[in-house]
Amino acid sequence: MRPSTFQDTTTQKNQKEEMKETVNEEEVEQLEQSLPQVNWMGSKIQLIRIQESWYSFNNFSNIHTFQKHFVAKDTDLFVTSFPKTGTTWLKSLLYSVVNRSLYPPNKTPLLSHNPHELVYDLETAVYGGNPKFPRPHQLDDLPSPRLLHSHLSYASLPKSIKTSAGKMLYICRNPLDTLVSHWHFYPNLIKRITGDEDYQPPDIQDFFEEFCQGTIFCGPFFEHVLGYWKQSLEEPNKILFLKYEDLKENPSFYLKKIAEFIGMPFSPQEEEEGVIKQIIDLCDINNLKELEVNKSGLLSKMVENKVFFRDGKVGGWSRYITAPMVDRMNKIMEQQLGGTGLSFKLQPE
Ligand code: PAP
Repeated sequence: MRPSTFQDTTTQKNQKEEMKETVNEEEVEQLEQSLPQVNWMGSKIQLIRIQESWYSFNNFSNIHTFQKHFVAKDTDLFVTSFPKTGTTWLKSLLYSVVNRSLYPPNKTPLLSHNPHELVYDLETAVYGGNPKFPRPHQLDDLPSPRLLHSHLSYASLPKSIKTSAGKMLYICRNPLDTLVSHWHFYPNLIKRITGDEDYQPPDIQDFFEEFCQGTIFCGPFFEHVLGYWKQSLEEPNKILFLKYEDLKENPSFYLKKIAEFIGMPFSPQEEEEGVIKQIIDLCDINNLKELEVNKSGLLSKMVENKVFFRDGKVGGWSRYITAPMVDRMNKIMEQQLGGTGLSFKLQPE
């Protein structure tokens, strides 16, 4: 039976020793020095450019190890996403679909665990050595299907994920809601990582510029989205490309699509019994954010569970973004997405 969450028994000291075995520190240091870097949201932390995307310097060695050593299984299910586009939501939906026969809605581990504790982030949590998560060598022992996540761009993913038969679900969101969500989330994290109480995050106008330049965590946004979009067109059975806005508009249609895509379609009996609605209601932001675990728990020393559930609206950007910024974003979208078949509507709330 799938365990409700990962139970760790090793000490932190042992964990560090285990990580050292897989990381060639000299190689990592040399690479670090050779790659371009920029300041992350005006902080002391650097973003480092790997395969055309900007990642946090603090994660560099984890990403490198993940890319080099991760071995995918054909039964794996991966949630992939640009940060702040609906990852937490998709994790909770996928977890519920996969485990629906194990747990009735009033017994699901989602009631006592943040979704990020149930679908493991690979480059930060697993390869970052967070003690709440399995370490790399323990991934092999997880029950099948393993539910895993990455924020890396398609180009940065380990080859093994691309060549295995493991399926990927990618979620994206319109750029303005994504950028506003980033702007709210990352300054707190940066403050906690650096301990710099005097840190002044950029205002929304300056952050908008950084977003457009692409020099943000996991940026550039459009490259990330297009990487998965193009691949999903080539391999529609391997990558299911989802939009946050579509899920909001028609959650039951997309939940059924997810279940079919991963080979676990809802039976007519389940549909009749209202299983789809139960999952949608369980994973509704207003339900998840009121659970004790998400009101008070910590995902790591750096992140509180509650910060993953802020507003959860489509078009909430209209409270922060000015008309000239909208015009500029529309022009950028024309340039970046024209002819690709992908588009985002920028409709105010
Ligand atoms: P992550 O990349 O750090 O994991 P992610 O979950 O992708 O974050 O994005 C967080 C956004 O999803 C937040 O959006 P907001 O800042 O515009 O409010 C968050 O509120 C929203 N979100 C979280 N859970 C849900 C949910 N169950 N349904 C809809 N939106 C959600």
